[in-house]
This record gives sequence, structure tokens and C-alpha cells, in this order.
Amino acid sequence: MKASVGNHVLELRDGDITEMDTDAIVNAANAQLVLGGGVAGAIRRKGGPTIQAECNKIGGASVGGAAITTAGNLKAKHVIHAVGPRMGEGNEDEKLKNATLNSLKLADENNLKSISFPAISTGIFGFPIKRCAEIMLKTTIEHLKSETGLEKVVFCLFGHDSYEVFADRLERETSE
Ligand code: AR6
Repeated sequence: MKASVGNHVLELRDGDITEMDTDAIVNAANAQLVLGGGVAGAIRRKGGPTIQAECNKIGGASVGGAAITTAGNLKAKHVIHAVGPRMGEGNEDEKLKNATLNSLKLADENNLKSISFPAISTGIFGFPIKRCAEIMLKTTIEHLKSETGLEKVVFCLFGHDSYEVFADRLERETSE
């Protein structure tokens, strides 16, 4: 599914984010920037050891923050490591919004034209997918309406159910 926001494209895909050839893919990271399971595990396995080595040099990021590395053997050129909230730690909605926004800002600062996001925090960190779709899509649409060099933002969802939740929300957000 594709939608337009001004001259920008917002696209939803069902698949593995490590296969995306956008300038950057976003990792659902932790504050230590240690690549564990889920999206991070797939990035670690397919991208090779340089990504973790770069993360180690950076050392960590705050919850709601983001950091950028190269992407090793992946098709994308960069990995943006977005630290989403762990459900139950408090102020989760704001932190997820900030993780999304800081990733988009980091993409702009690095003159990237395209970026792919996963549904941050909705796996191991336990954040509800519906709320995630609303927060991440609203934040992205708002950013695409502001001054940005990003031409395309993709949400790469893992499985039909997650895709449908995002598709439903995107339809509502773009018909308002
Ligand atoms: N491509 C796209 N989406 C995926 C993929 C994939 N290859 N694999 C999983 N998902 P998660 P979190 C979906 O657990 O909840 C790690 O240990 C998944 O179905 O990757 O933010 C990190 O190192 C879910 O909808 O991230 C952190 O410690 C979404 O991506 C912690 O997990 C996010 O799931 C982060 O947990």
C-alpha cells in the first residue's frame, strides 16, 4: 500500500526489513546498542559483525534516541538504531514518538532520501501494535509535512496481521 504526503511517498510492506534497499533501515534497538533478537538479530546475522562493532564504539543511546552506523553486508547503506520503550517502564508513548522522530531527523542530517522502519517495540519489548501504528504513522506524516529531504518512508511489517493494523491506520490518517 502506498500513500502520498505532499511530494513524499509513505509505503507499507509485508516482509523482512533486512531485504529493504532504502538508504537506511531502522533497527528496533535497546539502550545498550547490543543487537539481540528480532529485527536486531536479523540485522546482526545478515549484516555481519561491523554493525555491532560500530555500535560498541558509540556505546549506547537514551530511550527515545537514535544512532547511525553503516550497514555492513545489507542492501541498505545505513542502519539507524532507534531505542524504543520497553512496555511497563513508563511514558512509553512519548518515548516511541521520540524514537521515530529522532530516526527521521538523523536520516535528514545524513542527507538520506529513503528509510524503512519496523514496528518498533512491538516484539520483545511488548508494546501494543495498534498504538504503535498510530504513534509512528502520525509522527512520520507530521515530519513529511515539515521541511525534509526524505522522499520515501517505508514501514516494513512482519506478517499479515501487523500489516493490516498499519494499513487500517494509514487509511484513517490520510483520509482525515
Ligand atoms: N523484519 C521486519 N520486522 C521484523 C523482523 C524482520 N526481520 N523481525 C521481527 N520483526 P523486535 P522490540 C517485527 O522484537 O520489541 C532485541 O533483542 C516483530 O514482529 O525486533 O523493539 C533488541 O536487541 C515486531 O513487530 O523489537 C532489543 O533488545 C517488531 O519487528 C529488543 O529486542 C519489533 O520487534 C527490542 O525489542
